[in-house]
Amino acid sequence: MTGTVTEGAVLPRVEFDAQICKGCGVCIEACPEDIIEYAGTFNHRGVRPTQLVPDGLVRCSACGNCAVVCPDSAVTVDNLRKHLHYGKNALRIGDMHYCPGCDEGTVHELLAEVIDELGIKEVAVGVASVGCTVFAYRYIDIDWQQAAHGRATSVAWGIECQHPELRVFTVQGDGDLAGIGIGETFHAAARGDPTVIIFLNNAIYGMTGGQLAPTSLMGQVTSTSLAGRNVKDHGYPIVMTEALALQEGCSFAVRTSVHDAPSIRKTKKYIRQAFLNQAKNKSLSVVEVVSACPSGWRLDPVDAHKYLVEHLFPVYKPGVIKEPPGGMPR
Ligand SMILES: Cc1ncc(C[n+]2csc(CCOP(=O)(O)OP(=O)(O)O)c2C)c(N)n1
Ligand code: SF4
Ligand code: SF4
Repeated sequence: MTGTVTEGAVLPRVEFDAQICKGCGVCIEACPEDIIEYAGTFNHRGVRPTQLVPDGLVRCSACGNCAVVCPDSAVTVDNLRKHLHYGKNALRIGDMHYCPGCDEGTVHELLAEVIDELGIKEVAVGVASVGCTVFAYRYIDIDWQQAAHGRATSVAWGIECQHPELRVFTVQGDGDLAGIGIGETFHAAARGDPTVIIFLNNAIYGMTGGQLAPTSLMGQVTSTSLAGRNVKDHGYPIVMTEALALQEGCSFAVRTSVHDAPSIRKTKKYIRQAFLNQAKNKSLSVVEVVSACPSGWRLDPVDAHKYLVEHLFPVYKPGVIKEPPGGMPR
């Protein structure tokens, strides 16, 4: 659907890519005007993609929420009056393999936007770790290095030692960062590596079929805790970011989420702040994104976000845990 000039009013341009859409429905949930619906026909993925309702364009406020929340960048909004664009960034490439409604795609889009806007694409190096983010290198058009499970921060440090001019970041799941890689993670904080850690905490092992992770909640049913997590067999959830923030070498630590448009916009600011902190303070920055794993949690994408707010936030409280030296920009 394309913006036109009608009786002096400039309508926005709103485009839904029916081929990319995985039918998760988070745009329907995010639209304040209630003008997005499922199409009547199925696409090649076997899902009904989303579209504007017939008179939708004239009611559209061009807020951009639908484009911001789409984890697959299948929606584009151009506010032609204010010259604002919402949608896929120039560095984002290809369709992503993530399940419908997976928050990991949203974080990739934010990373691409921040790297592009900071003008650091020539020096940015991502370290993709094992877990569902293993293919991160396919989606952002910069240099990447693959690390073995849990070893992302050590690989990042190796790159930084040889090339201090590079801006290295990791993308790690909770099993990777808090399970098999917990030692590497703490040593990165102890050394004060100038790495930006993007920590996707979905409280489960997503890639391998929804097993219990170190961060799974008490009582959480997973494929390896069928009666729910209990202290005797599994111990308590590990709360990583506060613990990392206690280390002198960690100068910025924050916990956030991408479950709705305001939190996505806030998360982008935090990721940007982490890269600025990396340049200024040359020590560890941690951005934990409490993330939904609809497949692992056996919930549809919209319910997964509700579960995240109701159950994960009480344990993994969003907010700035350690301000960078000089404070956060207001
Ligand atoms: C050394 C090693 N041990 C185990 C595995 C199997 N494995 C692959 S991904 C994964 C869990 C990933 O979970 P997480 O880091 O939370 O990421 P998610 O998939 O949830 O994003 C495991 C155990 C592996 N690839 N390598
Ligand atoms: S831009 Fe805002 S109002 Fe328009 S369709 Fe998207 S979410 Fe709805
Ligand atoms: S298993 Fe979970 S974390 Fe992995 S792609 Fe699917 S929804 Fe995302």
